[in-house]
Amino acid sequence: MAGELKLKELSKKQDLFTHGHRMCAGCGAPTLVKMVLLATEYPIIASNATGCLEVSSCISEYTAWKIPWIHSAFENAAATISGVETMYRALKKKGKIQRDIKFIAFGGDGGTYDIGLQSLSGAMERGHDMLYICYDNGAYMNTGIQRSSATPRGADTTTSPVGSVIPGKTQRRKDLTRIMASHNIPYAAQASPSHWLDLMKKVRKALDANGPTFMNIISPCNRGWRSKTDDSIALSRLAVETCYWPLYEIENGVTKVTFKPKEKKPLVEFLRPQGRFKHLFAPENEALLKQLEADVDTEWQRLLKESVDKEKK
Ligand SMILES: Cc1ncc(C[n+]2csc(CCOP(=O)(O)OP(=O)(O)O)c2C)c(N)n1
Ligand code: SF4
Repeated sequence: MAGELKLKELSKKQDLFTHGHRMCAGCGAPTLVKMVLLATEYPIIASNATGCLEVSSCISEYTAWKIPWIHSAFENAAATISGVETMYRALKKKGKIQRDIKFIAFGGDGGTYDIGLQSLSGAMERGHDMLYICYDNGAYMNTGIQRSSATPRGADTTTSPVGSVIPGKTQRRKDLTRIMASHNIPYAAQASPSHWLDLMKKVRKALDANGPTFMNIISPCNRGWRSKTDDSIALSRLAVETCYWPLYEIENGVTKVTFKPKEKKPLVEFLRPQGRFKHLFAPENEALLKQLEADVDTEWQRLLKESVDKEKK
């Protein structure tokens, strides 16, 4: 039986992702990993795709992980953990393991939306009992801020550079959460470290679903977003309150928005503190800014229409 998700209770639990890692100060990823591991009382085995979280948390011969953890190649964190889960089931059947163990794969947006998508799709379709967590910072940060299919329209990255040719990334971002839900998995959700209780409840639901589940968690990166190191949680909150990053879940095909801002904040409040969007405030890029606002509004309206508890505002 899992304990209550109360700060007093949680503060007594062992931190399973410890200090001493080399992630940048203010990076969202270690914070959300701590939350994920604090949320569960199952023993966890994790795989981790190559990326900032992986290279900075396990520098030979040290590790920040206090759980069994496997570094996968960039493209196959889902396949790796699905193999481990299969072995676990086989050993359990033979009576060689008695405990209930849960399996989590972590990957950045490059490793999840792009290069690991085939491996992830396969693992979800095969129906493994595993949770895949994408920490979405909106670019390939570890190798120098290259655009991914999660990068928002208009963002300045090293492979969508603002200049005389393009005004940042010209394409709309991929909606991976919906793509994963379309695998007819029991649980898919979006979360943010700013809303820790919502995030932790979703982790518990996902791990208790006894099937393939997916969570997409926004993960501020002050290097790539060109924002202040102490602004990460505030920015992830603004992402939610402007509806850039809606908090919702799709449980057995039923969509529910889990947080509705009392008043939706203007998108510019999320964009303005980030250097990657600075050019959007120049008069010549007004149309692009409007397009980005329209992308966010369209998706938010669609979610509200689909959400089961429409009456709560
Ligand atoms: C097949 C392969 N291609 C490229 C790389 C180089 N590489 C290592 S980490 C990385 C970027 C990872 O981006 P993302 O998954 O978004 O995670 P982040 O670094 O942002 O945490 C790349 C391109 C690799 N390790 N393997
Ligand atoms: S570059 Fe970004 S994602 Fe990588 S450790 Fe630094 S803040 Fe985190």
